Amino acid sequence: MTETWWQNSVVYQVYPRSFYDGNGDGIGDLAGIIEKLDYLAGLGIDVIWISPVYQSPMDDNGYDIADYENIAEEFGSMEEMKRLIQKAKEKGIEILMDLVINHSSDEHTWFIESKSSRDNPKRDWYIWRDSKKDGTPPNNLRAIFGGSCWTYEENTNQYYFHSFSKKQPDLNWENPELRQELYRMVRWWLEQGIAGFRVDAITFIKKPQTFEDVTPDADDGTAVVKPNNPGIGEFLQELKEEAFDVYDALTVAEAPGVTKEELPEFIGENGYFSMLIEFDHVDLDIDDSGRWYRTRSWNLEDFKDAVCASQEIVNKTGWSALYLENHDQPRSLNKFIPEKDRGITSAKLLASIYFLLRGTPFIYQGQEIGMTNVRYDSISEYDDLSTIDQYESALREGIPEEEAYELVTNRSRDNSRTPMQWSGETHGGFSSADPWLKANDNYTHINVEKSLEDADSLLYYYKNLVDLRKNSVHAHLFVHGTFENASENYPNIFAYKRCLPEKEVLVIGNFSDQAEIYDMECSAGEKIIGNYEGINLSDARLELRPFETAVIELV
Ligand code: TEU
Ligand code: CA
Repeated sequence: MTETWWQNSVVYQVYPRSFYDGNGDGIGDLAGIIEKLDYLAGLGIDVIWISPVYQSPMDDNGYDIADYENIAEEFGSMEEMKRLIQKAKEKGIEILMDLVINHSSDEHTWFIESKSSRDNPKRDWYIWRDSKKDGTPPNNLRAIFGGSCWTYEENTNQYYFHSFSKKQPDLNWENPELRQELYRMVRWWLEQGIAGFRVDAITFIKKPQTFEDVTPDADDGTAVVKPNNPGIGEFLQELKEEAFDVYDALTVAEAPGVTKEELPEFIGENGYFSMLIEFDHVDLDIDDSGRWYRTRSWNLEDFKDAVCASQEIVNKTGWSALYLENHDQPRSLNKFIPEKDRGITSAKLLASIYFLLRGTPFIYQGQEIGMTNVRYDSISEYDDLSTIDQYESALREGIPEEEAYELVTNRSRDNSRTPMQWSGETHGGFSSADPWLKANDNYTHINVEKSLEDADSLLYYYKNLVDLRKNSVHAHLFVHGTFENASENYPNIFAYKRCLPEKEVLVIGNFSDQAEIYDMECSAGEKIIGNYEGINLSDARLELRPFETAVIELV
């Protein structure tokens, strides 16, 4: 494929509410991001993706936008946003905004107009339907955040549709006027000098043509709303042509429901987006209904299968967004590593394994210092609307309280939303005030300040990985080399090769707490990076120590 600047970039995701509080009100803000730009530049990243900072009632922490062209007061102002874009550019860093256009807030003026009367010009900008004859909602779809996808609006005696919370009414993409207004807004942002967007839940924009009942997936007769419905391509193509392409934007699409077979259409040479955020490798532990308390068992082989399936496609066409964590996922150390083995060594293993795949690596704030899940004492300390919904739903399904709490809090989105741990000071140095969400107690020993003082820290390991991909003699290989699984028949090892015609590198990791033997097919050259001293190699037998990772040039 044609080479582009973002292929050799590294992206860092900022969840602004929890990153750094610049004005001491307990909420992270744009001033806080500006203050920490040097830290980010030091890590060597090229792009910051900022979760939504637009004006919003914050029902879903900003993923419910009330004004696309203004900044929420608690985060700052448009002037500050422009300053951030400028200051970041001075340090060689580009900004990605989060584009939430499947839905708006119910407090957006568009929705306020839309609901005011059936003949309001904006009525058709949202999805309104009559109830069934018996007065119940138009169909049995269940929203991602629980309850029906339909909420009744008394004034005009109709229901409106929402895939997420009832404060996030879905925009009606069938309406051309609405689409044009969205494209204009997207172009306006690109004109402000941002590099592009992470595009939220974009596969939800196309709804089935009729809203009939579908086969239930739960005892209450409901079925969860499904993304990626037929016909979506036309909207995505138009969005690309009329908005993204005008400014050659970098677009990272959160695209649940896209199958591996469809990847070329979405991210191929003329695909709709630059890259996709896929889910298979991070959602192995839950079933398709999206209920966190319906856990599935999985192992390293399942993880490898998910990663390899996607990598084998991007070998031929398109590009991947490489990630283990984001603001919707638990911390990767908790998900992938048993409690007794969690620490710097296993965190470095996770880092090497995903970072050196084919694609653009994403680091989620705090991942680079090894932040872990939080555990509050009671459900009332959790903030995330989805956590509360999942807990209540588990109880309704008859799961005992203690078990429901355990299952739901393990998966809670608040696990990754606790304040960034900058130092050992109160609240982890995030804010001088009580933060909007309680900091994880382990800030006393897991924090940026400590990491910066320790040459062996995870933070420096990440910095070295960034360097390896960007500035080392191996940079070209790690960006453009093909991916080849080299660990079929090794249930505890993930090993893969990155290959160019003139050179190959092996990335290997032992996911068990025991030593494991790996038979090298070629002889080993220089070890490039790893989490132990040297390597134990004799007669082409590599003995990996517990949770050892190594990146080795092959000769
Ligand atoms: O997430 C979309 C989302 O919720 C999916 O991951 C969903 O869980 C999956 O498709 C189930 O099939 C994005 C944001 O990342 C999240 O924070 C927001 O709450 C959500 O959209 C609504 O804007
Ligand atoms: Ca603040």
